[in-house]
Amino acid sequence: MRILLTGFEPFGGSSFNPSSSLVAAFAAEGLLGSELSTAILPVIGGQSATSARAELARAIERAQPDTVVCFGESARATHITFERLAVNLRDERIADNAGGQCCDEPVIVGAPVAYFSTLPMRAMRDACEEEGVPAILSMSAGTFTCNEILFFLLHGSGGGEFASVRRAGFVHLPQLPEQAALRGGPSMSLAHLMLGVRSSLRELIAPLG
Ligand code: PCA
Repeated sequence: MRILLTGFEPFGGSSFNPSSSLVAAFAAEGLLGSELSTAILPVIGGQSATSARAELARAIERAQPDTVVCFGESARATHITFERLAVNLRDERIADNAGGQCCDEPVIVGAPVAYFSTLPMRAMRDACEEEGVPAILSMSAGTFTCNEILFFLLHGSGGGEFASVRRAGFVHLPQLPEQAALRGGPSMSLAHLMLGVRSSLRELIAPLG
């Protein structure tokens, strides 16, 4: 089984993003039972060659994964948050890392209103909780770059341009304690994030042997 994990670069004035720290840690330790590849996406919306979409498309082209799990940060999250849905809307509260900011635009013109994640989110959430790491299912990945990349991924994996991809989804992570120390809010250590996510990823590998 080939699995691609992606994280995002820091954004919004922070010098960290828990998702890039987590993905770098998995790149170093590997994932038993899978051929693992990783990518770090820029927090840049739209379709330019430097956008998150373009970088994800290149990573999928290189790795030909059957499963893609993307990770991002939610500074308000108190739990590891398994996103069930992506919506066809970009409506951004802050500018992205290229200074762009969208209001009321579709991710993909003419595409459906929303897509459900195709990962076993409930089983992944349960596996995380069994390790004692707080985890929840969520019905909204927001309307910024994380939702955009999940929508783009699910659109392309449903028999579209990402032919190899059979299952895909997105997980939002709470900020790291280093970030909370500077700006307040809830946080979770990288060790806890790794513990929870490692057990949830095992759910993806086990059924396929
Ligand atoms: N979180 C943002 C974009 C990048 C990230 O890590 C979001 O929730 O859309």
